[in-house]
Amino acid sequence: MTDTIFALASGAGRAGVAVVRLSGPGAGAALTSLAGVLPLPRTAMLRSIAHAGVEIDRGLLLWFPGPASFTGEDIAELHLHGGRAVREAVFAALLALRLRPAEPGEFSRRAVENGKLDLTRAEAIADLVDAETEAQRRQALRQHDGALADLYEGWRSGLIMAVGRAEAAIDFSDDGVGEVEFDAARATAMHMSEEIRAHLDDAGRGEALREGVRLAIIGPPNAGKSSLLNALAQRDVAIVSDIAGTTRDVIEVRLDLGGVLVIASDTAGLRDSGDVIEAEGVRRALARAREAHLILLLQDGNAAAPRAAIPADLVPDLIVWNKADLSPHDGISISLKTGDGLSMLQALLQHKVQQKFAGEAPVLTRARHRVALTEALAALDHALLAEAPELLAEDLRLAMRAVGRITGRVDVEDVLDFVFRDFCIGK
Ligand SMILES: Nc1nc2c(ncn2[C@@H]2O[C@H](COP(=O)(O)OP(=O)(O)OP(=O)(O)O)[C@@H](O)[C@H]2O)c(=O)[nH]1
Ligand SMILES: [Mg+2]
Repeated sequence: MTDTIFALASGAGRAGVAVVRLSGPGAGAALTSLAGVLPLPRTAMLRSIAHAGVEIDRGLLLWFPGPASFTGEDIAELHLHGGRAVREAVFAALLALRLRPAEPGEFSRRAVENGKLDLTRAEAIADLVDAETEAQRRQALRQHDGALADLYEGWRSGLIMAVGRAEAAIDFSDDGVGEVEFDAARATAMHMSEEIRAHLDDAGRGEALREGVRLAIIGPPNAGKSSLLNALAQRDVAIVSDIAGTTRDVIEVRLDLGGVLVIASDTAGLRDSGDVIEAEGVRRALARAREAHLILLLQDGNAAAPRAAIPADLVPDLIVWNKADLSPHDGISISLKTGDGLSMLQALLQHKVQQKFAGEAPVLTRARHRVALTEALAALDHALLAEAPELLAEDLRLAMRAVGRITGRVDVEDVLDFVFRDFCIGK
């Protein structure tokens, strides 16, 4: 028998309203004990709540009997005044009533275990809670609406049919039917492997939107990289000075560029330096550029200024010439001193980011999904080499299981711990 859990579902700290949520078989009894009555299902009721003869607060009560609830269990909600003393008195009462504080993500986990949500929708809840920008919010909502679940479940159904046909090929291997079924199963494997490959080959679009698009600002010392970071962030994050080699560590800020979360990094100026600390800074700058989605090379437009020596494998997405107030340059020419060209550069960056990462088609959003799909693809590619129907069926089954793991249709227990460990309490 499951126990009954409780948690603060609203944010911590002082607030107008605090929402305390209970889920489990004891939720109704606990609510009755505190409020003296059980409200009608899904109807708000204003009541005084008390424990051991002491009134705690007055608030709204909600009662969602299972299975028609978020977790599928009985759920009660108390909307109380959001003060610390109120919360603590309610928590103490719930503990005394033998309810248990929820673990992070435990409500969503129960919803998955009770078949109310698949794993991709549960992950979308966490993403909605964490969404900082419009693009993140839209992507999470699409996923919550089942865009990914439908895609992956569709693939899984296709693979289930293919396994069936491969098995039929084993059963009817003596007559012509076997061959027909074998070819059909093989054709599905080929078709699926193409679709999955295309989905995997999306340059990490969904993951970039979810986790932030990484933009690296590189260039020679003194070009104005730290000035650019400060201008983009609209605050004084990095030290700016006329001493070449000021920045050593990578400095990171989170920007909202047209609704997309961009993580911009200012880096050490690129030059050969005998100074071990500066040389380490240059090493870090290049490493950051290598793992970036977008590289912005900032040069000093003054012809006499040094140009950065960039390794051949680093191809900038954008080359920008700074210090236009001193010497304007062909191409994208800006002055961080006067602000000339800055809004044009911002619009350009925004355009690049949108072009490369935004979009409405369902995209892969998590490394967990990528791992499972990569495994499915390997199994499908192996399936295409199979000459015997037994081997084909086995590989198709592996692919089916890998895809099923994404939505949680198979091996659920194995993936639950992994998925819910990043959730916040009360979700
Ligand atoms: N005239 C002029 N000076 C600028 C402009 N942008 C930045 N500077 C100056 O150039 C110097 C270097 O600027 P930083 O932003 O520190 O340059 P950086 O590329 O971060 O330099 P390092 O950290 O040493 O690699 C500072 O004195 C800035 O005030 C500009 O558009 N025009
Ligand atoms: Mg700097």
